[in-house]
Amino acid sequence: MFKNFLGNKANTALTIEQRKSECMREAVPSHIAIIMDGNGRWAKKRALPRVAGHREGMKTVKKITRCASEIGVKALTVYAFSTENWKRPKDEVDFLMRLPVDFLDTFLPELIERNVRVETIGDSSVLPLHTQKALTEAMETTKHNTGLVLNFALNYGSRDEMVKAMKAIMMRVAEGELTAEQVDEDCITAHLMTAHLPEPDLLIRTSGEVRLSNFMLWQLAYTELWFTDMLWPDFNEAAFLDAVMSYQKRNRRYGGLKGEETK
Ligand code: V0D
Repeated sequence: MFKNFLGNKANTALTIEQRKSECMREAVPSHIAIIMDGNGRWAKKRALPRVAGHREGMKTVKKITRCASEIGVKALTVYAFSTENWKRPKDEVDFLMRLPVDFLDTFLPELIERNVRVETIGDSSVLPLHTQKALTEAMETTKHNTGLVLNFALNYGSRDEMVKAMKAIMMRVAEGELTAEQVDEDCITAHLMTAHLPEPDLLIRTSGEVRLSNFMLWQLAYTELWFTDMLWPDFNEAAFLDAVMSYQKRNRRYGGLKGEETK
C-alpha cells in the first residue's frame, strides 16, 4: 500500500529523506543530465537583474550535486553555458564566467569531502583565463576522486561536438589507423566528449521549455525525458528526487523488457 501510494503523484507528502530512501530501493539512474533553464525568468519575476537569477541558480547546482551524490548517481552533467550563450550582453557573459571561480571558492572543500570529481565537456579553451584556471584547478584537485562525476557542459554544443568527432575519425582514417568500414556507432560514441561516461538515463529540463537545444543529441537517443515548469533557481531536492522516482516508475513499467525492446 505504501508502495502504491509512492508510485502516484501524491508523493508531495514525503520528506526529502523519505524520497531519498524510496529512490535507493531500486536502481538509481547512473547518469543524469540537466538543462538548467529559467534563471533569467526567475529574476524578472522578482524585478531583479538577470545575474541575480544566475547566482541563485548556482546555489541550486550545489543542492542537486549534494543530493545526487547522496543517492549514488555516478554522473551528473549540467548544461551551464551553450555555444549560443555568447550572444548575451557582455556584462552578463562576464558575470557568468566568474561563476565557476565563485562556485569552487565556496564549494571545492565539500566536493573533495564528498569524493566528487569535477569534469567538463565543451570547448573551454576560449573561456577567459580566470575561468579556465578555476576549471583546471578543480579538475586537478579532484581527478582521483571516485564518487559522483560532476560534469559541466561549458561552451558546449552537440552538433559542434559531432563535427569534432567526425574530423577526428576522418584524420584517423586518413592516417590509416582506421578504415571507413570500422566506423560504427561505438566508434562515434568513443570520439564524443562524453566517451568515458555512461549514456544519460534521465534528462531533466526546467522552466517549461520542451526541447533539447543542441544538448547531447547523440547521447540522448534512449534517455527518459522529464520536463518541469519550475524555474532552475526554484528547483530543489524534492523535485529532483521526484524526477528520479518517475524515471524508476517508467523503467519498472517495461517489466522484463530490456535492450532493443525498450529502445
Ligand atoms: C549559470 C545555472 C556553476 C545555469 C547555474 C560559465 C547558468 C549557474 C558553474 C560552474 C553557471 C562551472 C564550472 C565549474 C564550476 C562551476 C557555472 C556557468 C554558469 C557558466 F567547474 N554554475 N554555473 N558555470 N550558472
